[in-house]
Amino acid sequence: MDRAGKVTKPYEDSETPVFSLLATPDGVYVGVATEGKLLLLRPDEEEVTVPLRFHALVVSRLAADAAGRAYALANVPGAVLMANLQAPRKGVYSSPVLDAERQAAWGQIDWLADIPADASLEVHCRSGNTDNPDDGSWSTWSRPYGSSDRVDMPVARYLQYRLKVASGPGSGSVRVRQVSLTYLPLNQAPVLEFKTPKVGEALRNKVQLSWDATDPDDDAMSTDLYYRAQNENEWKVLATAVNETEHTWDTTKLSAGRYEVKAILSDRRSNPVGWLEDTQVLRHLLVDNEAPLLTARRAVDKEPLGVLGTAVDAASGLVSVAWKLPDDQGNSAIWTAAVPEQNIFAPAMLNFTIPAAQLPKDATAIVVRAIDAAGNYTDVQVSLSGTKSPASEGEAEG
Ligand SMILES: [Ca+2]
Ligand SMILES: [Ca+2]
Repeated sequence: MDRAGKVTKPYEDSETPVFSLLATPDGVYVGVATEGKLLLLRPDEEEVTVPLRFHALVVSRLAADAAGRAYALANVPGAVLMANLQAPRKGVYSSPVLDAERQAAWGQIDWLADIPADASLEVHCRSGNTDNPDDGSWSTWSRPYGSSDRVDMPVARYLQYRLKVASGPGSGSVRVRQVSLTYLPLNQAPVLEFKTPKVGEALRNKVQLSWDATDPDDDAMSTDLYYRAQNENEWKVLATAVNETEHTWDTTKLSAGRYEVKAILSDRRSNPVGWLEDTQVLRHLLVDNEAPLLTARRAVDKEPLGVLGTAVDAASGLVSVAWKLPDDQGNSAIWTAAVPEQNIFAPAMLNFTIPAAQLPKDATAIVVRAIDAAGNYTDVQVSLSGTKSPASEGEAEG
């Protein structure tokens, strides 16, 4: 109550009874039950401070001596304790673990504090990459920092600060009103890994490019794609800002040969400043949209009679020559391998025979197919009736 009779309520706690009061020049000390709390109320301040704490005790009496020092009496079964309220006071406050959500360079620490004469405040920091600062992996506590000091902590995701306060006899309490820290989250580079096609693969038509894109920060990413013939210096743009992890590469207009595809994965969608990239080049891609050249004829001058032929594919090479009966002569789905003269994978030229013993006796024609490594093929129909059948033009599939 002030001199004008106005009543204010500086403290209220409906669950904790007040056991004792003591008015001093410092303020009014309040002894409460159940937690052994001792509060100090100052008329000009809203905060309730706790200069001393007796755990599990009841502060039942408060008294001041002739020198103006205040004493607290606390009861426990079979014991009486007494404390000098004006003894030097120390305290430590540890902040919650602060989470920058990713690796961060910690910058500057600032605080606002009331530090009476004869009192002190020390601020320390420590950093680590787990959310438990006591698991042994964190840095040790730093040197004491001043306000606006640069925090020279190791780069880390988490940080904790600690306030050590001390006040001398008779001095007021240290009050820390605000602590702020600046930090710069560190960007980490994304990683690209091609899935398809494989290095050295022979390709035709529309090629599915696909890749895995990962970012340690879970950033949004996009990919720029380029290609060039292996003997060229300049990259050509295939596609830019692809947000998916696949893209169709139309090779149909490219001349046959070896190509390279370059992918540049960037996390700039999430990091307009300081984005990072990963560049990967897929080499030795063999583009071939040309069907093999194929000639085949009935061997009239050899016994036993069969079929002879030659297949040529300079770009990706031949992987198979086979024959079957034409569609109108049954068994149309079954292909039988011709006998190659040499047994080399994907040669540019292949001579082959189809022995007469393999041919059905009543067959009047067969279809011969040559397939290259990219999957292009050419069909030629060979007549087995009559004495001679010139090679017919092939049907190319591209
Ligand atoms: Ca990133
Ligand atoms: Ca070819």
